[in-house]
Amino acid sequence: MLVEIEKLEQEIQQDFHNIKTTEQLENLRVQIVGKKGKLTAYFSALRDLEPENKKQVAQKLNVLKNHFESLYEDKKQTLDAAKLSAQLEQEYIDVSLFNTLKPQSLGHPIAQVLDKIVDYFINMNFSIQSGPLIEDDFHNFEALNLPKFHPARDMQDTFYFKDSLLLRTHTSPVQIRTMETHSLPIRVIAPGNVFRRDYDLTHSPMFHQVEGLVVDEMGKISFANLKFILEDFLRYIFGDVRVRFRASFFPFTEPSAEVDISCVFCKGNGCRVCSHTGWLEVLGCGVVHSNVFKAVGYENVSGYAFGLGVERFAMLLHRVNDLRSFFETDLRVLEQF
Ligand code: 2U9
Repeated sequence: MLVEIEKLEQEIQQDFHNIKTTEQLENLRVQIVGKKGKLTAYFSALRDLEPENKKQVAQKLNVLKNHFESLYEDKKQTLDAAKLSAQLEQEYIDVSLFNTLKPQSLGHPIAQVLDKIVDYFINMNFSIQSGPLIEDDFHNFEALNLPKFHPARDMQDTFYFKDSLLLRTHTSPVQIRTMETHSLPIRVIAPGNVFRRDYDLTHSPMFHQVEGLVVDEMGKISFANLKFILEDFLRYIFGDVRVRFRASFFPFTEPSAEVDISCVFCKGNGCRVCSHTGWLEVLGCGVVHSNVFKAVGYENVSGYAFGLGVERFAMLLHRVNDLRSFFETDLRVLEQF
């Protein structure tokens, strides 16, 4: 019997070597240690042995059983691991196809500020107007009381094409065109990009303006209306600031004013940004000049107008000191807004 058991041991060794699948392994387990398994049969046969043989055979059988179990466990682990990695290979998911981590954005800082400005005026019942970027001399200059030889028309400041066409230097031609095509009352803002030959820390050859124009029958619109809306607007944008109007000059408005807010950096105490004055200039405005109404054929009307630079607002709101960083399309900069 001992010889037979030794043969079985070799057989088992060989069987394990040939096994390739978990099914084959399970079959082998049943064949050897199952109810009718070969090893089980030897254990049952023990009871018929002489006591002097029994101990030795039983010992041998137990060693073989332990050996079988350890071979079985090893093989099972190897096969399970191979099965899992084959399964993983087959069920591999290309996660790059479902990139849920797309960079999210609230939009370019200039667009964000522009949206906020436009929102205010929409709520105040203004409508939005737009017009061509390439303008003619009449709409960009002449109609705005900027006659021939006015310094603002200088080649130094304006991008000219042939045939007295030019890149608009402000959005004011949009309001001229609005008056040419619409009747009273006029209550519009003209947001858009404009072009001037300038490039430094605070000037870009392309920048954004929002201009506003309100016109109605003579006597219906006053400087008080202008003052109210601009003060209210500036507090909507900048929060709790003081607002002051300073007399100024623009060819297209008379009287004209520049509007300052108390410095958003030092709260009006004086710092480098406000040149130690406590004030920041943010707007220009005035009562529309009678020559402007003449140019579009309006009679017996009065109105006010204002204009602002969006980049300047964005610089003050986001504390940016070099305007060029808005246009460099560097994501590391833009991601901060
Ligand atoms: C019409 C009549 C009048 C628009 C105005 C300003 C004053 C002004 C500047 C602000 C900063 C330009 O972007 S900026 O450099 N603008 O100070 N703009 S009044 O006046 C108009 C416009 C259209 C028909």
